[in-house]
Amino acid sequence: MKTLLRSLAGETLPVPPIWMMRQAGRYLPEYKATRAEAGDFLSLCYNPDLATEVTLQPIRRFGFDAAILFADILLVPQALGADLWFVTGEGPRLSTITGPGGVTALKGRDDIHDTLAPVYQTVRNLASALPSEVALIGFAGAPWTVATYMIAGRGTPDQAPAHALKDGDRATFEALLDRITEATIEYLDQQVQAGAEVVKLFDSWAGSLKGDDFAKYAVAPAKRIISELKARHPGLPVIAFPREAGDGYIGFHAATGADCVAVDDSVDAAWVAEHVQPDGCVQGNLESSHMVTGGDALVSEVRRIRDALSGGPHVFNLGHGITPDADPDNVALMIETLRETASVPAS
Ligand code: 1CP
Repeated sequence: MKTLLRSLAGETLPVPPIWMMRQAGRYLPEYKATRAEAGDFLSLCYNPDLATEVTLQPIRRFGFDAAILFADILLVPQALGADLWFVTGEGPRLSTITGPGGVTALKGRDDIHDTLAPVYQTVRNLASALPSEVALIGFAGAPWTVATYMIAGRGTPDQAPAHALKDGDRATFEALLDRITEATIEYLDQQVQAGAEVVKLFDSWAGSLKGDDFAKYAVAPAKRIISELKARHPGLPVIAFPREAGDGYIGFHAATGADCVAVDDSVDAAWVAEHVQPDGCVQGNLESSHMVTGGDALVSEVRRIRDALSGGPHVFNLGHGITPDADPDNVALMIETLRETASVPAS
């Protein structure tokens, strides 16, 4: 069985499988070349041949144990009817949702597939193109994180517009979350039918949900998506990433049904081993900045995290996405260090 699937099934492996968030991206010259050929980022996402190519690039160059579909979490809002564009050097822009009319105007869960069909084609391409030992991960944004972009119309440091709608017009906010949740189930279902072997839910802004809000808007939607997908696809492994959840990572496997909980780099690996890993596989948590700085600090951090999490199922990864200023040689060094004889003591 593929190493990623073994870890997700709960096996403790001598060398954990490794892949990297944003492993297809601007730190790779070959990615920049293909993106230029596509014209712009969204055209790349919706071009199955080129999206397949950029997904495969980091597999060819580094030999990762898993490939992640090249797409973006903001394709779901677009399929629901939002306007979406990317401003070079700044990031995404979307039409905003400010009241009930914005939610009722969205398309239904069964009307998203025309827009998203090229993504499903990319998954089919990948399912046949990947080396037999490499697992294919599909993904979507979690409802809260997707809602933050749909409400604000852009990325926000503190998700203030989404919190304002949640606190000021809870019915509209909850209706929006439901619509995203339903669309996400259908979107991921199609990815699995097309050949995704694992799915990951990215809740990048989960950390700004506090108290009851975390339970209602991070845990509950993840639970609903995961249970529906597992009902349709028994045994489907799911990775959940409630980024910056802190103590909210504790019990997240059990509360949502996720097979693996991905952790960011604000929590310590030893703490994760004690409080999160007893419930199931964990993924993470190397600081992305090591991909820029490299050297001995990178080597010792890889060993420290590997060793701290060696007592249970672990998927090695960064705590968040690799940045465009990263050096590909440091990625190679991370992989080489991880795969060195596991008995070599950490220096
Ligand atoms: O210019 C470019 O080439 C665009 C940069 C880029 C890339 C490579 C964006 C814009 N998205 C992606 C691909 C992407 N996005 C993947 C592909 C697979 C891989 O990991 O290699 C994935 C899984 C995502 C997921 C994604 N998009 C998230 C969740 C994960 C995370 O990083 O927290 C989020 C929040 C987005 C939104 C988004 N898309 C792109 C940007 C710059 C952003 C962040 C915007 C912001 O809030 O500032």
